[in-house]
Amino acid sequence: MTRVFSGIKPTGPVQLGNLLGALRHWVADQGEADTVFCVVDLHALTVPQDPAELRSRTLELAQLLVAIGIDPDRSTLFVQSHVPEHAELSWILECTASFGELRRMTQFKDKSDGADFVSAGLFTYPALMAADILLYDTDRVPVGDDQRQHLELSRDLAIRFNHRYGDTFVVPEAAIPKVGARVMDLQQPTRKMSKSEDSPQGTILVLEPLDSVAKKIKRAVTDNDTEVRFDPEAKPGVSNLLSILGACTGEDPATVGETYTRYGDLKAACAEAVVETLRPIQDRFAELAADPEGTAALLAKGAAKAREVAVPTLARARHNLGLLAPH
Ligand code: AQP
Repeated sequence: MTRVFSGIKPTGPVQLGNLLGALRHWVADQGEADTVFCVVDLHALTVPQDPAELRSRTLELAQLLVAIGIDPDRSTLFVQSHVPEHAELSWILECTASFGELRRMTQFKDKSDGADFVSAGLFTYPALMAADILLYDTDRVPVGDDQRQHLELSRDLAIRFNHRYGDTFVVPEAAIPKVGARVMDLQQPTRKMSKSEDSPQGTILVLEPLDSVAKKIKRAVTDNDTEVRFDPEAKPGVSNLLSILGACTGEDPATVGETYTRYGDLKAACAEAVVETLRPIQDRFAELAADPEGTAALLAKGAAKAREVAVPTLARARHNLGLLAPH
């Protein structure tokens, strides 16, 4: 069976881009593939975090994944730092990657630009992401378009390692959705919507009050012309709304664009589609949030199941590299 792996960082409240670009595809993959999903808390450490907040966000994110439809009985759902093999393989892959290829990562350039403190971990983060993926003999990785370059690097590292040390890792493929792969900020539609950017009016949170969601969409930046048309270059704001609406209803954004003639109608339809997508998730989350012990228990089971695959993969890598096995 095809193995699918993906992860999400507990760096802030989950936003609509995470949902449409990645999480709902995770849900759809269940049953079709052997699915492994992870709250990647070690990745959150690349920028300073408040310890108490990180802990509670990690648990909440796991609850949100279940609320969205990740079924812990059908998928392996766990927290990255509960499986120590991720950190060890990451070091091995840091030593497989070159400084030059890590320096070319555009996400590093974006996130380090103007930052007061740039951690070494922010720079080597793609090696940890490669470790996450390669540990599980992953065939396919459903991600948003922003992760395309990191996925390419994971493939390169797997191929390089296999070439140097013999067949060790499965070379993964990226699965990037056709619609919703890059949800843009509602106020700055040339910038991607992001959970850790400070853009409250431009970001829709999956758990935010639904009236506030509708208001933000109705106030989204469009442009001075009045034509509804899907053209991300010339009309980024309108095209973003069409993509969001299309992703929620399963339609092609260009075709959706032909249905509307006025911005007001498009915004109203988009707001309704997003609200109806979020409503059941919010209801289910409220139930799960009342049972933190239950979530902790299912994460412990998930980590044990994940290690059944991670431990032998790491042992294979250690052996092929020439690390002496402990007695
Ligand atoms: N705007 C987006 N449109 C489509 N997909 C997106 N993803 C993120 N933003 C968008 C996808 O969500 C998944 C989980 O993301 P992540 O938490 O691992 O990190 P990220 O890509 O860096 O997401 P954020 O929200 O921008 O987080 P911060 O602000 O902490 O960096 C990934 O599959 C991603 O592609």
